Amino acid sequence: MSARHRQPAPNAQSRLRALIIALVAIFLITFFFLRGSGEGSGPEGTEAPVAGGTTTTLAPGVTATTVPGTGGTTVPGASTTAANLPELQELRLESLTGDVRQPTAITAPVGDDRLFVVERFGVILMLDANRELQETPFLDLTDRVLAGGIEQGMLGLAFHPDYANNGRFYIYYTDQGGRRQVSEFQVSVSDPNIASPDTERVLIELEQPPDATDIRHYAGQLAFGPEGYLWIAMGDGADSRDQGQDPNTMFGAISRIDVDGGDPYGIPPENPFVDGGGAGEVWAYGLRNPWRFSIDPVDGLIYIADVGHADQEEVNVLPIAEGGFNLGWSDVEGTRCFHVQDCDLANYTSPAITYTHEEGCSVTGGYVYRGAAIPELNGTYFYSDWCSQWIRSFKFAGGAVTEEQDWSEQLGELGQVNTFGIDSAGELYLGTHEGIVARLVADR
Ligand SMILES: [Ca+2]
Repeated sequence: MSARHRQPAPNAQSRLRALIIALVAIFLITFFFLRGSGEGSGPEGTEAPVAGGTTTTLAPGVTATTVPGTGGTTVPGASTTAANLPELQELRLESLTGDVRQPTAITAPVGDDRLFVVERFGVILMLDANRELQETPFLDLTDRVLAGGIEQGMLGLAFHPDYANNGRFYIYYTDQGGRRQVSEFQVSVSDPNIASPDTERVLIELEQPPDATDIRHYAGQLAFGPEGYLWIAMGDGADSRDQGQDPNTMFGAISRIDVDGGDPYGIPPENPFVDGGGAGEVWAYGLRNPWRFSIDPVDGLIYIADVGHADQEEVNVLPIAEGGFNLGWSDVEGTRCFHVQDCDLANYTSPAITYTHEEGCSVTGGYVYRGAAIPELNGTYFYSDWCSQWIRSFKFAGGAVTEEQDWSEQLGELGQVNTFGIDSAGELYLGTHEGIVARLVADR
């Protein structure tokens, strides 16, 4: 029994020894395994565990509490405000391409991350979601477009609000006979990056006004309003004294049609002259060459830039829920009587803002910024002068211009701004006569 008594002691000691050896072995194996694994990750970083069982490599000297990549990013779905972005340092124009021949329009369909750019000579180019210019044009209409002088050509493009489902879009161009055309086209059924000229359906075809003496003042902007109607800008045809003040013609006017409500189109029942007093299409008249208008759907305002003749450039800001405005030309230029001496300015709708030819020569209207990248600019309207090349902005609040600003010092000069544009996210672009398409970006 003594043996039985003695036996347990060595057994317990050997079990303890074995347990210690096993623990040491496990520790050593684990130590060397982890050390080898650490060397395998390379000298640039160490493995740091993160939630979810995955690891991320940190730069040397960076602690796990400051994981790179999270600073300044906005959480998808969260509302973007200036408060959750680093402080805005400076605005900058980021050039995307210099290879566009005289861009006249920049736009995108609703919810579509591509960007479409119109060349005056009759080609629609496309930039992909990464804003890289694609080699194959979306549409080539050069054999139908006459781009004489510097004002004829393909001048407007607007995608139907339901483009994602119906593939319809609208173009304003001067045809080989110098006529103004507003036509509907359709995207290819099989390729979303191509449209065929064969799909053209002409909505409007107008000869130049009989008293026009020059191939100028076509204007040509197209845009859909938030109410779903197509808005059309037409200039007066140059040296045409009668077109601007005549509400019975679409020349020298902003018009509005319903592309879904008739053949070839319908007259919106809300239009101001639907019961007489002017052409059913006309929404506002008294314009010379409304070179670029835009509609801000948030405030329900249309911004119409009108190029002056002798001394004054102007931007008009008007509520789209109203209509029938007489914007003055050619009785009035800007804020002064022009063809009618001692005119009563109270008979005309005054521009929101004017500048004289000491500061420029030809206004290029732009857009109200509503994008997410630069929330500090929310509600700011940008415009330019084709000759002086500056870029300015203002806000329109309570029926008045506020917060006027000149951005020339920050943005520099890329060239003569033919047109501004926005993408489906509301980010702002511009295109220069020299061929650059650039995006407004913020340095933070
Ligand atoms: Ca005017």
